[in-house]
Amino acid sequence: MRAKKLNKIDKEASSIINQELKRQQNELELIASENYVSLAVLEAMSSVLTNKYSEGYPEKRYYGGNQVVDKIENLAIKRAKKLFNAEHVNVQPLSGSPANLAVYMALLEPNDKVLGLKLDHGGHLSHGHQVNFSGRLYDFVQYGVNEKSGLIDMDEVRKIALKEKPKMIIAGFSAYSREIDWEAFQSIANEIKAYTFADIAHIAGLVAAGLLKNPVEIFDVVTTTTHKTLRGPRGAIIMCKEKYAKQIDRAVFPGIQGGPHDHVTAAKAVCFKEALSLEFKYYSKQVIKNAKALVEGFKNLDYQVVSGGTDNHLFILDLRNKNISGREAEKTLEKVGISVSRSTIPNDPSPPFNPSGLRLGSAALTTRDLKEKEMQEVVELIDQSLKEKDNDEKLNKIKDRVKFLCKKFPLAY
Ligand code: DSN
Repeated sequence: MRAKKLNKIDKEASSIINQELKRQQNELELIASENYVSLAVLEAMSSVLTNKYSEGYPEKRYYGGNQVVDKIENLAIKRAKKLFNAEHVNVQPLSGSPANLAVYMALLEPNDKVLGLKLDHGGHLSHGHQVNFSGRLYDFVQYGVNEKSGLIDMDEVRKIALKEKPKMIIAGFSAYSREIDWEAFQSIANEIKAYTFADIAHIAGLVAAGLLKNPVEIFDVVTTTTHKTLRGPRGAIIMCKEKYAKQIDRAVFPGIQGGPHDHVTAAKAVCFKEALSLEFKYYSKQVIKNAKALVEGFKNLDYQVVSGGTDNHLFILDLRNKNISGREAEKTLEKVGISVSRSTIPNDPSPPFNPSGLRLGSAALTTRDLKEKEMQEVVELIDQSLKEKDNDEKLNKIKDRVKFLCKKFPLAY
């Protein structure tokens, strides 16, 4: 086939991609794990670097022709080290779960004991749930949050750790809205000589901006995805103390992955540069202000918030006093063009497929430049939608208001 023909736009695929662009332009994104990347990140992801195979690491590849790819990987590493004050960074993990798998492979043997937060208390599947590789390959014991306060009780964590003597303790969560006491986790781990592993996928941008405490300087190993508060491409990185560098690198390749996605590595490098800027610090401050404004707005309308508030970009609404399940709320909001994700609440009486909560985050709306005033409007739009869940005519009117707000605060594309 001639190149000209190859380059012809695939009308069917591009029409679907455009539908998604329109959806993102016209809908409000409150899924706590999502964000909108910059044009520079998009551009790097769609570059010719996707054509290259580069198994191995800079200057130690298993394929020829990697002299340029080495430069981009080294640039991403250099910037990530600066951003998080890390001794060693591996920028190749394809996403969060593979990054976590690499950490387990590097430091544990199958069936070793690990201590992690329960999924329904805000943990993550890859922190030991039995349906996940983590729960199947390793012997997980789990801690939870305090039933009344919704907070992690460090005395309880210590008690379980001293009793169970895990080889690794995990902190850092997918649905926990409070600041994490990394020092306390490290000090418990020191008592039993356990490895410390932080998964900061959700809060990495806020840590990078210096607004939340940085576990990279404290813990043995830290993973993060790059696409949430960090506002980069889909992917992950692993940061560790120099003494674990070889083990971590060998676990990523050849342990788990083949060729890294070099176009994504380039986009990670771009995102790290953006995150090093003053503008990103202002953005991240606003992310937290917006999350707090959402919490206040909901509390004023008699919504229950797990742990009573937030220190980061996300929080969980406990909908049990609102006569609607998390799933029904998610589906209703989808109808008006507001994306959220249903969530378990600690000790949820309902099953995970239809849990009692909703998880909301402010990172994506803040990228659109919405501020506290608009957060109040978003709270009202959500509250009215849930109240009118069976009235399609009213929901359509709310959808128009959502669209109007989106037009006022457009994406960069
Ligand atoms: N699925 C991501 C989240 O929504 O938190 C974590 O993997």
